[in-house]
Amino acid sequence: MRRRPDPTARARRPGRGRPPRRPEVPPTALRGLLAGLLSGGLTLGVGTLLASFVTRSADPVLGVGQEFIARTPEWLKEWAIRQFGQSDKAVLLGSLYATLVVLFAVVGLVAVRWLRAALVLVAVLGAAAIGATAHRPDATALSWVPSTVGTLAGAAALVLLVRAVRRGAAGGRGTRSLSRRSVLFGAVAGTAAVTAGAGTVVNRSHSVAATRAGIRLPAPASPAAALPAGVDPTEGITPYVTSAKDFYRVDTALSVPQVDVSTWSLRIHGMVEREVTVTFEDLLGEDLHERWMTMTCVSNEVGGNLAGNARWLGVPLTTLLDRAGIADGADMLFSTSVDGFTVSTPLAEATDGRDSMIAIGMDGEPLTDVHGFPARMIVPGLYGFVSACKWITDVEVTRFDAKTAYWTDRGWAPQAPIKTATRIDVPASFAKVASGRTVPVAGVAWAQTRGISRVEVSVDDGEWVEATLVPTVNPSTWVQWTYAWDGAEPGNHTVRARATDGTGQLQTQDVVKPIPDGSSGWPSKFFTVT
Ligand SMILES: Nc1nc2c(c(=O)[nH]1)N[C@H]1C(S)=C(S)[C@@H](COP(=O)(O)O)O[C@H]1N2
Ligand SMILES: [Mo]
Repeated sequence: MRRRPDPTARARRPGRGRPPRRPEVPPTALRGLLAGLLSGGLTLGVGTLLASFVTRSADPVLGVGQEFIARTPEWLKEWAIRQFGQSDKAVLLGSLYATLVVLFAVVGLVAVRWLRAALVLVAVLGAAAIGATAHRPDATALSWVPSTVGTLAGAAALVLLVRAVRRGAAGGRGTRSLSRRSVLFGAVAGTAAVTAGAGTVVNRSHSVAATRAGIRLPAPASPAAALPAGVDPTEGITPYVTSAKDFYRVDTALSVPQVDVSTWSLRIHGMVEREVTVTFEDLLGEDLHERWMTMTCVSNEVGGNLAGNARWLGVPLTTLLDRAGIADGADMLFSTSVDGFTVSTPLAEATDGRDSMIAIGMDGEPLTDVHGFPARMIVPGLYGFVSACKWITDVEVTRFDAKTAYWTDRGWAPQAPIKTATRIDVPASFAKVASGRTVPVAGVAWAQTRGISRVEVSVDDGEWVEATLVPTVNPSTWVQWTYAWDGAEPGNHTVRARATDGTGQLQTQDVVKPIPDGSSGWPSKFFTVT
């Protein structure tokens, strides 16, 4: 068969016609680099597609990323959260892809000279991905398959592409070898794109959005208190109710679990008289309680915003625990989520009459995927990492001396009741306030289950004066407070605040960091009267 000569190709071929362009970058190296990127892309595409049928964490990139999160030292994690806040996961994924691009490029560059060495590199990278994906706590028996097949496909593609590049470089059979090379490169690129695209489509089909929209939550047998009049008294104060979209998110999940409710269940076992397993249908059929509860993350710094208040709907924890029958000697609930994250909760606190629940709803709607769909634990008064297990699927009744949970293994306390805290929302940091008027000062304070009895404010180290508390629905939610300061002289000022809980205990002034069991200290704001 005769083909039309390709004029551009001929011009590019070295040793004929015009001299090669940019002699400092040999075309063989560039083609090798491209071969590395395309075969790496094929590995990821095949890996994503196969993982979409196995489980999300079997995806080579997500598996490696999750393993990275699990092994990140505490200081690096703190730094990343401080630098990137809630986009820390996007930053991690971005860095991972950037690293892979560099690694694949290096593999390709090496391959045109030393194919075997490059294949050893590929094998090492593949082994890392296989190890990471197979080692995930939610790994299935097939979790090793996507990275294995992906690596083999990538290695095969690399060999084919590099051979084609070498043939071309050796002067080969002219246009014919060049066109075969283009076809090969195109085929690998196309397969990488198609597999990656198909994997994305299959993953999207696992999304819980449609199921969620179809769920009708029953009316609670025991409804939440109505909101008192007078909440949200001041412009700029934290709204009493945090909307689901504004609710802080903290978890270790690189991709948000999309749990299939039709196969999901919650198992309660361990030191119990009889094991109890409930489905989502079962939970919908229980007597549901609805309660306001402010959740707080132990990582919240003084003045920070890792706290939110919502109306939670769920099955009282004691309903399920009583059915299972707790054995003597148990002192801990060890919860596990579908992605393998674990939480230790003190049994005594969880069952002392506070409104602990397996929640299925938030503000009248099913939980969103990021907040734990289809079910999570809620225990008022305990930081999230020792209570609020999202995507919960297993509760083992056990003992603190028998098991330790995810964060405890990383230096955080095994038990952590929420410390009394207050936050100044108004004035904003470094605000400029016009003189000649009273300066509104306002914020929220929380001491879940103990409640807040008093908030005091002091400007420029002056006398402590009592703020006005807005009525709240129960002692497990935060309390809004306001104060009008009318001694405003032009110049710089500092306002401080401190709260007293329902037992009469003033919050400690000791400044401590969040690790291991929560920050403390009095907040302050610096502002200027102009
Ligand atoms: N499965 C799972 N549940 C989890 C976590 C997690 O990483 N994984 N983080 C916990 C922490 S530290 C907190 S503060 C709360 C946060 O819940 P939210 O994201 O709904 O605000 O969830 C808790 N439950
Ligand atoms: Mo947290």
